[in-house]
Amino acid sequence: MTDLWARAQKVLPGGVNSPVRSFKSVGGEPFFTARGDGAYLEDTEGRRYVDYVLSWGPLILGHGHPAVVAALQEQISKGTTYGTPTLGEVELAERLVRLVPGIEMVRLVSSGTEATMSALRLARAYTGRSRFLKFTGGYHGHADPFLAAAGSGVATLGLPNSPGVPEDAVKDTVLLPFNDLDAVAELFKRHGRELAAVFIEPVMGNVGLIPPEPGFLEELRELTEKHRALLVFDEVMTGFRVGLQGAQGRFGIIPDLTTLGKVIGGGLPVGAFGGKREVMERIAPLGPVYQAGTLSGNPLATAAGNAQLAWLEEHDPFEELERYARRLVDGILQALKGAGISACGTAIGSMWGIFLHPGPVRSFEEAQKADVVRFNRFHKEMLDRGIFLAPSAFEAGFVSVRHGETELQLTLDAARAAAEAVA
Ligand code: KE4
Repeated sequence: MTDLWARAQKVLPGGVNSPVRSFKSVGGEPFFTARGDGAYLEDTEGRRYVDYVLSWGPLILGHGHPAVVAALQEQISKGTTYGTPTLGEVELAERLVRLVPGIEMVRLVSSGTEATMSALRLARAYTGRSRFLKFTGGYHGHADPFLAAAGSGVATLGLPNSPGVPEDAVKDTVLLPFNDLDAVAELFKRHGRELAAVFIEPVMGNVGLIPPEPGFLEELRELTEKHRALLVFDEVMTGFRVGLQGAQGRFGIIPDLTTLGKVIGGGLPVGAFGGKREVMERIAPLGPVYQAGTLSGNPLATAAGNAQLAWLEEHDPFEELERYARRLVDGILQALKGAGISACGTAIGSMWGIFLHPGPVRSFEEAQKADVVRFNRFHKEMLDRGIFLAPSAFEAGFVSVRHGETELQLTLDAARAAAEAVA
């Protein structure tokens, strides 16, 4: 164990400030990053890695993009936070209203968790209902109502999946398998009028990458309209990752509320929830639904967010990013299959994912059948060859505009060797 890891373990639970960084699920010790540079991370021992985690999504322009750095330098010379309205937060809000089809009004917060917990409170207030549907494997941050595991039975009522979450906090959380249209239709038939909302990652990115089956989102839109429940797209990960208008623009489905995070902060802490004006106008101080935050709309964060989104708006790199991500996934799958290892995977926009599983994988339940032990060995073999994949078999990967031919070749050469090593 390195001294730094020993020091971290003494003062930080598990040595980290977010569990997935601990390498606990893949084994081994995480490296400590000294700096990021384009498509690369450099650790405190001077080793460089092609980075496919990109801070779990935010860095679509890669590390230290000049546009973002310049915006931060300009802002920091004027201060870091004021606790008053600023031009930057209005500009970011205007940009989100302009780009995200379902957003007419928006509130900025400091994390995706804040965005989803606030959106749930708002949906419950607006509909006067408490029960909401989420999908097994869907991750919406760590607020109590979302930390529910599927119980038994068809329309499974939530059971706490973390100590400290009281049963009352999840008794109104209903869970169903992603892409299971029959189960959703059955739930709405029996309980439609009781549902405040359906929370969904329109493309699942927290169990690996699982796109929606054709018709699934359309059916959710119809059922929620019919039963006057709100459709909430949690686009904290997919927003500005699968396209300039998010998954809702790509699939042509307009939700009632949208939650955002990651990319919109340009690498600084920003979350947001927004939607139809008539819903958002319930939020304090305009309406009665309380929500607040000391650093919400922080000037540094909005400077970085505005710079990153302005670059995306000007260059719209998504088709090129998807072509690149597809070449990456196809090359890794070819390497695995060439070594006789069953694998499937896909890419959508700048997100990609693989499962060591013959496929298809349409739900978390199916994803759980993947060969996690072999994935963990593959992860280490890739890391030893300078390729940093998400340290979990159940996470999506990302690419940035700074990933090019050199990085692709490095990665596919490593994948061929790593696949042979774990065959
Ligand atoms: P944050 O509170 O971590 O900013 O956002 C929570 C969240 C909400 N909704 C979706 C769809 C998300 O993907 C996330 C956060 N994603 C994880 C990655 N699996 C963040 C990484 C981490 O927990 O450290």
